[in-house]
Amino acid sequence: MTTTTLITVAPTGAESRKSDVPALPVTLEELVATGKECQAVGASVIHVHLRDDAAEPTLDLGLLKDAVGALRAETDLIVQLSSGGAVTDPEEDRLRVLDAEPDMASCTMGTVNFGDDVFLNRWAFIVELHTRMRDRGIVPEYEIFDLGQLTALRRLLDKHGLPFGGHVHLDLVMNVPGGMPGTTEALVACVQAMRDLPEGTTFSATGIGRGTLPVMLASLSAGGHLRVGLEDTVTYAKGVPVESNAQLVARAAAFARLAQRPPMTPAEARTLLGIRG
Ligand code: KMH
Ligand code: ZN
Repeated sequence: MTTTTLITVAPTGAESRKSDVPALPVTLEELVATGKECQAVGASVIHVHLRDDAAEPTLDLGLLKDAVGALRAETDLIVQLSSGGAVTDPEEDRLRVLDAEPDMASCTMGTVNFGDDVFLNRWAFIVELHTRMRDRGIVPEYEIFDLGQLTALRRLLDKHGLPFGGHVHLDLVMNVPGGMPGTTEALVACVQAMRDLPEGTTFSATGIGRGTLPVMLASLSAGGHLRVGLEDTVTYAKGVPVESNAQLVARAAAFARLAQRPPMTPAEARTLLGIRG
């Protein structure tokens, strides 16, 4: 079992409104400050969604390039841009995210109901994302919202080859209304299905909302890594809003230490994931 834990922070997302969640980082300054705070308490990867001047989700290429540059200049974090965007974002805008040349980008492995919306990920689009990322030296994080998407990942790798760097890393995004539940049983089913993926495949897991703590504990006990952040949960405990992303990272790091798997440094995470130097 891995002796350390990779912690990814997903600080903003595309779903919550700043007016509802004041702690949400929406400006570049807030994003960079969040990155620094989260790195200091144990994060090694930042999963980035941007907001515009009105705090609405945006995939503007100029803003994405600025964010990649600023995070690289001010932190050691591995910069992972979301290619998922918001449910309304068209495929061409989502592909253009790669032009900002991040270290990593997300690559969702199938279509899923997403609350009242549909998060559309056609097979041809997935293949295009996977292929473009390899061509540009960007490491994918395959986002898995349901069990069958692991089978889709195996099909992708069988037909289209390994990603850049040769290492396969995925993230179980659990408890989305419309996807798999945020339970130990569902996580174990995913771990069993991962036996069909290349040897050495690693995973992190996150549980949306109430799934946060059960998924964190299940992932640690199953040898997995962790993703936390305001993208995934805005409540720290029943009736208690999250104060900051760093608060969530600090809690994850504390659980990881208790599990005798302390947080990985960004340098260790780069080696694990095969990020270009
Ligand atoms: N905002 C969701 C529709 C990703 O970042 O790649 C998609 C999402 C996944 O958050
Ligand atoms: Zn995301």
